[in-house]
Amino acid sequence: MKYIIAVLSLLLMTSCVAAIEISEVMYNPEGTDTNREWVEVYTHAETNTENISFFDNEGNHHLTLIQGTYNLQNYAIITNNAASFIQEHNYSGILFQASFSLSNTGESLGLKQNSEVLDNVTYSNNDGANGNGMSLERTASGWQESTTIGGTPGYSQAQEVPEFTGIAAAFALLGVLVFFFKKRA
Ligand SMILES: [Ca+2]
Ligand SMILES: [Ca+2]
Ligand SMILES: [Ca+2]
Repeated sequence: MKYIIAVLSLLLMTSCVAAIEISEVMYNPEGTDTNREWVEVYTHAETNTENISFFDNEGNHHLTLIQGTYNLQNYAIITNNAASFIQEHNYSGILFQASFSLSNTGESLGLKQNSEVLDNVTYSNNDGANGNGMSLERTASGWQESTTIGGTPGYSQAQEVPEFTGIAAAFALLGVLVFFFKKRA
């Protein structure tokens, strides 16, 4: 039992070390896209984002902190127009602005710290959320259209990946260990 707890603790710690990742994308808002696109990022553990930049097919984009702190505890939003984002979503969390636009057919997006790639994802309009008011949320099995109009900027729906993967992995490992110890007993 001690061994199980030790391994589980180690696994949970490892999952907490996982760096910052993109968790949601609004690439084609309903109606005009101008000044209304955004990307949600998520971290499991406190992360300083001062040297982190956002990249897409057009290259690297510097992040300007508009609201909140560089020290992420969980969620932050990167938008191409902070004022219209705050107004449209009544948002009070951590907010960065960058100069970018997101293709309505799909592209690769990611986060970099200096030259190190921290996360890299690709979306496509085949994944959904193509102008119908929904966003794309990242889940354990890939992109999924949000079930909330306007998406879930700064919070999570049950299927979003960040919380899910660590817990699911822990339960899977627990199952394997219980099976192993029962066999030995
Ligand atoms: Ca777009
Ligand atoms: Ca649109
Ligand atoms: Ca979200």
